[in-house]
Amino acid sequence: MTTATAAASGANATQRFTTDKAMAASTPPERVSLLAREVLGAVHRTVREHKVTYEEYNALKAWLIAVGQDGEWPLFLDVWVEHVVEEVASETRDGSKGTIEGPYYVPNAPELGSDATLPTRENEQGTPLVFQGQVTGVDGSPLPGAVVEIWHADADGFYSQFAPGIPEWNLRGTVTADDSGRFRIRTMKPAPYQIPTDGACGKLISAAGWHPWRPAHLHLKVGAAGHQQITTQLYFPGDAHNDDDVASAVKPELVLDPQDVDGGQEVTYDFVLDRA
Ligand code: MBD
Ligand code: FE
Repeated sequence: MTTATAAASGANATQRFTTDKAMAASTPPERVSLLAREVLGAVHRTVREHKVTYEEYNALKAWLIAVGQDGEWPLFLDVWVEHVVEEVASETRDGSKGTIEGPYYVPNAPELGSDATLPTRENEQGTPLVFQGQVTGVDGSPLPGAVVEIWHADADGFYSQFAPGIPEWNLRGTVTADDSGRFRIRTMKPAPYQIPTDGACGKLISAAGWHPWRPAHLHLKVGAAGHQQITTQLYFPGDAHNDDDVASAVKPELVLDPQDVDGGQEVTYDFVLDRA
């Protein structure tokens, strides 16, 4: 296999974001001014309070340049900032908890029906997992035709379309709930994810003496007509990093309770959507 590098997956994530999400600025100047002054003020306070030296200032400058060169702005922001944006955005929702999207979502994954098998390689490694559930409204009524998009890492912690040598839609799919809002997805359990150690984010982590791990997780977007789409992740009990995710994106409601069955594991998890 071609080796995964921070710069290659960073370039893919940067390209993806630029294509899908970078929008023309519509933020009013008063708002831009307020937020920019606040952020810069926090930086200025840090410099004064901790008497940041020129040596440290230049190290920061070099590191910020490297974040861009390695294409790691999506990774950096989604790991260390997005969780607070998600917290604020979801404050007023009553349905299922969500969490951060992260840098590796790709829209328009193949449609697989309501009883789905995610695309895998012939020799896909890992524990077979059946993930099933029902999508309802906050009032408990089933939502037929709800759309469940799922994407996750392989047993080496790599994502298709971001790491090299993996088929385009591997471990990604779009699942449509049946007439009772139910769905079933066959896949292979993902491995924990390690922030690339050879890029700027990895350098920050090692310079600070932090660890680079996210617990194993499934990513999902769940939506239905007339309802708010949620973006979420689901985790596995007992993972060493459920309590210290580098991206701070684990919530107790998002930890699954899988059962051992013949040939793998099976788990049921239901989604509740707020009205739009
Ligand atoms: C991931 O797989 C992820 O989900 C997040 C949030 C950040 C980096 C890698
Ligand atoms: Fe992820």
